[in-house]
Amino acid sequence: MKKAFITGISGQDGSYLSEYLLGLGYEVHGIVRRNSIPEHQQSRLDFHRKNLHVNYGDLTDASGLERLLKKIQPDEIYNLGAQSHVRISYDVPQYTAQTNALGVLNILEAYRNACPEAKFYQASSSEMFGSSVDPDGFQRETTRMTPVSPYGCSKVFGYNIVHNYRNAFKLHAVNGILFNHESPRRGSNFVTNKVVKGAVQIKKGKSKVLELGNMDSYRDWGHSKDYVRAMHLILNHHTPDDFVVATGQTHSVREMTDYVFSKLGLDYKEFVVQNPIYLRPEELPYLRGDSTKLRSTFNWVPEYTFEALMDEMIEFWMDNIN
Ligand code: G4F
Repeated sequence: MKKAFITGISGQDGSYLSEYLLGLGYEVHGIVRRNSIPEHQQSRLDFHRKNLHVNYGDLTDASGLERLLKKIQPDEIYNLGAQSHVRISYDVPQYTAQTNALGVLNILEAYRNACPEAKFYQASSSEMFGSSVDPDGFQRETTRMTPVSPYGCSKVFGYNIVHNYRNAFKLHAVNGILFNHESPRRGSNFVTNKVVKGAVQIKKGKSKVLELGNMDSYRDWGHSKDYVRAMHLILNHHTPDDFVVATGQTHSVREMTDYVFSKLGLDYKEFVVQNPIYLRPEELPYLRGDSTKLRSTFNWVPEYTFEALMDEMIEFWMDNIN
């Protein structure tokens, strides 16, 4: 039985990845941070618990990581833990860097010392591209990285230190460069789930208004379930390498909002207002990923369209808001 170790196991991607790996027959281990409301910590993991082992741990606690990896001796390590909210990275820039940048260094060191034969996956992000777009309107593995947020800058460090450790210490360490990916399990302070939840609350008469920030940025939105399949493929490629994971389609926040409200028979213009607290000091205006390398290497194709993704999220909130 193969063993996987996942940081960020209680997040959206960690929970889908755990389900996927358990389905493949893995023994799955992961860490969660201590929180004063433990009931909230593992709510995304309320599925099949056999072969799922959750410990307390933190990416900023290097010795704890090394102790766990020594004990578990995983075959595969997925570093999905992060301070993952871009706007909030402006509120807590040092914490973001400690977790997303030095945290990667901490877990790489633990991996190198405790189980260097394992394979290591780093959750890198399209936010690293920042304001760079290739002349054909896409971002890909070769696109220059010019990040525009503390979050993006911290992720560039993580991406680069993975390269460095791969080359310097001959480790099987890889980067998946994931564009935005969503699902009903997405935190409701990210824009897709915020819009869907808010629109359903309005539809059900529980709210009258939805406050958003910038509606004119574009994102390439896929489904987390499709993207965790890609993580497993990328990690298990014969040669450690980096791959973009994206749908190749882009929509503005306004188009996405219009789609959701229209599905519910509402006109978003009657309910959505802008609140400057949701604007970012520097915005990333446009993302559209070219995942040709991933598709041609592994025959990966996303199963969800943008519409199927949004429809699943709408259905979830319609069923769960009374
Ligand atoms: O949903 P978002 O907060 O996602 P963002 O900033 O693109 O980051 C996500 O995707 C990255 C991949 O590129 C990940 F690395 C990262 O961890 C995270 O998962 O915002 C999307 C867009 C932005 O342009 C934002 O300004 O929506 C805009 N927006 C407009 N109103 C809003 C809101 N975003 C949020 N969160 N809340 C709003 O009220």
